[in-house]
Amino acid sequence: MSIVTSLDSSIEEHVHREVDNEQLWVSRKSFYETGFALVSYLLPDDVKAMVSAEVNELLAEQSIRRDLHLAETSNSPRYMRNVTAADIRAHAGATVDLYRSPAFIRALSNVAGEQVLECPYEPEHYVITHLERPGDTHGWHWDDYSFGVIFVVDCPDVEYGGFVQTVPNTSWDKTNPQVFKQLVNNPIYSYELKPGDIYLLRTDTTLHRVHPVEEGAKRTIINMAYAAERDLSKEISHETMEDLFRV
Ligand SMILES: O=C(O)CCC(=O)C(=O)O
Ligand SMILES: [Fe+2]
Repeated sequence: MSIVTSLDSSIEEHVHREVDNEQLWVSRKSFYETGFALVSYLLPDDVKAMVSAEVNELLAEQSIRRDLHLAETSNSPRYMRNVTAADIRAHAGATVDLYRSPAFIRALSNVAGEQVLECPYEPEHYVITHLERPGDTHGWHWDDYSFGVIFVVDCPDVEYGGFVQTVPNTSWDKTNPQVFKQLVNNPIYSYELKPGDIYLLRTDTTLHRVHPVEEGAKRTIINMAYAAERDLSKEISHETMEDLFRV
């Protein structure tokens, strides 16, 4: 058994419970105003190290290269390497424990200002995305559920791309997404990230992308998707996730 799995049972105890009020307030305000909040302080370094080790192990062993454009998001590109939720779940390591950790979910709900819930659709619970070639990008898109929690395992210096861009308060019409119109009609925010960062994103109403990476740059993240109460009563289809993993 690897060190990563043997430490899994301690994830719940390791999630920070006492969050500084000032920090929480800054995150909440940012999330409310822009749909983006940096919440790197929610997990201690030992949990981040466990998750990073698992992500890198899965990437080396079970990742799939994707190079496609998705019609539901105005043909924006996905040039990337992925590990699916099914493969992450089968590994039964730190990520699975973190995703369902009540302490983590409570902390996220505190920032979101509403109850954060496990996503009802298992293939969207988590996905690993690795950008490895010049021009690799997770192109403009929205996600199916309300919340994304992105842990940055590896990220280049901002001069090499790989930063996140967002357009808050936008909505996804899957049959007529009009991504370019949303870009020209709204302000675009850009965020520099570093390894170890975690951000919470309101992924259903924030158009977002990862800027293409330059030659020599590598970027690795794990995205954990969560639902809000309102999502549970909506008819949600999952085309982009299904297209992405269609073999
Ligand atoms: O890589 C990122 O920072 C964003 C990931 C993302 O948007 C997604 O997985 O849906
Ligand atoms: Fe996303």
